[in-house]
Amino acid sequence: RKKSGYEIETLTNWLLKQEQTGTIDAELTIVISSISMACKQIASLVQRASISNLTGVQGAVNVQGEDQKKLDVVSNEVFSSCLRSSGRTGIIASEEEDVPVAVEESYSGNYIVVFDPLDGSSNIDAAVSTGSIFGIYSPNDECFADTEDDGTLDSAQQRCVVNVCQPGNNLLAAGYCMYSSSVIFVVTLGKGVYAFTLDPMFGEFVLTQEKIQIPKSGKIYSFNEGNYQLWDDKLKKYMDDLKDPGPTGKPYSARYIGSLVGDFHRTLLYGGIYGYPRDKKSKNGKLRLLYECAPMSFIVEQAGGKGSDGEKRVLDIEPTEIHQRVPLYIGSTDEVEKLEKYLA
Ligand code: P6P
Repeated sequence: RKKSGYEIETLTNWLLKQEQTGTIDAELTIVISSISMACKQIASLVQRASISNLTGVQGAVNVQGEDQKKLDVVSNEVFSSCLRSSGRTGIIASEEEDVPVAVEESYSGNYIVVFDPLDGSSNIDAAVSTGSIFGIYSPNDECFADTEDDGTLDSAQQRCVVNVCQPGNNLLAAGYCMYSSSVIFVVTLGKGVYAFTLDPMFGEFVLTQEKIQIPKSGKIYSFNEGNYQLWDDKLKKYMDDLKDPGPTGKPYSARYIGSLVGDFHRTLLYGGIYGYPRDKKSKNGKLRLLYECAPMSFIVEQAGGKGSDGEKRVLDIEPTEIHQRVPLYIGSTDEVEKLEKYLA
């Protein structure tokens, strides 16, 4: 059939194609579609934050001990309600929730979705890029989130935590939505990485990049060097050597916006390395394994790169608790391997 020339591929018809080819089933198609719907809503909220008085703090502290921004709370509610109304989500685990929540409205699919609804939200008030990150695990037997009177987790809730605490190797799908000069939805179903750009003209994510491959190397490093004095000596040596102009006369370039999704997306497209090391004040680093490091590591490996905790693959790490933190070094294979050699 001759193409009309006006045929654009939206996320919706791309997902339907993946279903037709058996890459994913109808239930998972619906879950990812509901996530993209949440991201569109959050994009709109973020872009109008100052107009609708949604900047600033909520006045509460989350389980991470961080001041919740108003948009952290709203984004979490948007994500949770889109997943609930999908009817295919069994359990949700959010950076903004103390414990995983079993979804009563689930009637099929029962997928487990882990997410950070608005990562980098401290950047919102200055309109610097932020993002949502998600990972989807295979369904598990129903478990109903409940707690004993004294607030401790009952056995059903413990089962929820066990169901959610799976290694990144089990991920069926992972992705993020970056809220920046463009709103870009990036997803992998285990067969390559695809990027979709939100076309505000008709409110749909349009396919803009297929089978993204991260450059094998790249002379851009993305670390918060403010922590340099808190790092161990091997890491300091690595960082010092990046600054050595060497025979080319050109040292590495530093790029760091303090928002994992923005720093990661640039690394994915341009190459280089993003790192959030352990340090004297945070012995396991700052980033959370379940809904930040594992989904990003799945994506980067699908693009031919590496995600490491400095010694081993992030995807091999078996989580023991929902909000577990791990050091993260992620990006071009040559750059991550170089870092690992320094830390060995
Ligand atoms: P720091 C945002 O709070 C975040 O979780 C990531 O998005 C970001 O890369 C990192 O923390 C920034 O942390 O300590 O450099 O401000």
